[in-house]
Amino acid sequence: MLRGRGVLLVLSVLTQLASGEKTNFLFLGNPGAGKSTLLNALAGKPIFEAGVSVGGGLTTLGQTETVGDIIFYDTPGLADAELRENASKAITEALNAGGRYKIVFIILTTQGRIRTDDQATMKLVLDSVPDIEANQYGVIINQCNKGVMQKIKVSAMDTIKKFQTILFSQLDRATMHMEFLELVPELDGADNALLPDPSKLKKFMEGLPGIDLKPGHAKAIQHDIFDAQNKQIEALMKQVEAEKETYKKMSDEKDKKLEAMVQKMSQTGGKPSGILGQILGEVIDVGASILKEFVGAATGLKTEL
Ligand SMILES: Nc1nc2c(ncn2[C@@H]2O[C@H](COP(=O)(O)OP(=O)(O)OP(=O)(O)O)[C@@H](O)[C@H]2O)c(=O)[nH]1
Ligand SMILES: [Mg+2]
Repeated sequence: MLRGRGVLLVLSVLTQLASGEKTNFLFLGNPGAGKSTLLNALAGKPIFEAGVSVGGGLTTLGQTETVGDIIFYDTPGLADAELRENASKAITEALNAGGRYKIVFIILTTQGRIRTDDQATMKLVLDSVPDIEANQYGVIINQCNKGVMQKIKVSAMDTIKKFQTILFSQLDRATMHMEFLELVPELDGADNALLPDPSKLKKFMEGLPGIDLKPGHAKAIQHDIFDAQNKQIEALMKQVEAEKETYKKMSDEKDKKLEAMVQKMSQTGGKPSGILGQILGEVIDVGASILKEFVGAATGLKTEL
């Protein structure tokens, strides 16, 4: 008789057969981040309701739509206290369906600073799915203002490192698959509007490696500790702004995480999708050992807030 892992393996194979090698695109993030808008852009038509919502998230339940060989999952955000229980159920259910996934966190910045509720969300979701390894998920920093886009243009590596230091300080698994998407004036306050040029987003999703998850592997998201988690991160961020030493320590820890990832990448021959792929692309083509040296040097840059 099949038990435990054997049952999960059979379920996984059956799910993959049933889905005909489909890929699950799972977008996670807080209300207003632009999840539904970005999913609609990838689908090429408004499959999910997107728009302005006063006082809470617009997407209140998990929803799925299949277009071609992609199953799109839209989920509510954990930051909305009223939706939190629904949101965690929807996310866990989506993760527990099993099969091939591309998982992306959609986050926002406030005047260039990463929001603590986005950090808390990423932490709680990743904590519930130990099977997602470093580099097996993506992050889109969405609706970036002109200031952030300009900084990326003039000092890309330095700016990315600063983002990574804050973003990965709460997470035990970092990722090199990151992309920055600019605020689109046409979408401001719009309902079900399509992103005028989805090419950067599409390229990012194509480059993001898929991962295979077994059905039923995700644990319940600990949504009841969201507020406590958020407060803890807020206190840490205040400390980071006040003390250079705290930032330096976080930056060193992030360097170690990235170093380990680059090493792994050089063994398995992967390539970062998004902005780091653009910057490091040629270097990777020349050889993985050079990539390691390059990132080692880049992460060695000591940046100051
Ligand atoms: N200006 C601007 N507005 C955007 C952008 N992306 C999304 N929006 C707008 O922001 C609002 C919210 O977008 P949604 O896609 O509904 O956000 P969501 O993450 O699905 O939000 P919830 O369903 O509430 O969790 C909509 O009015 C969009 O038109 C962007 O890049 N620029
Ligand atoms: Mg939505």
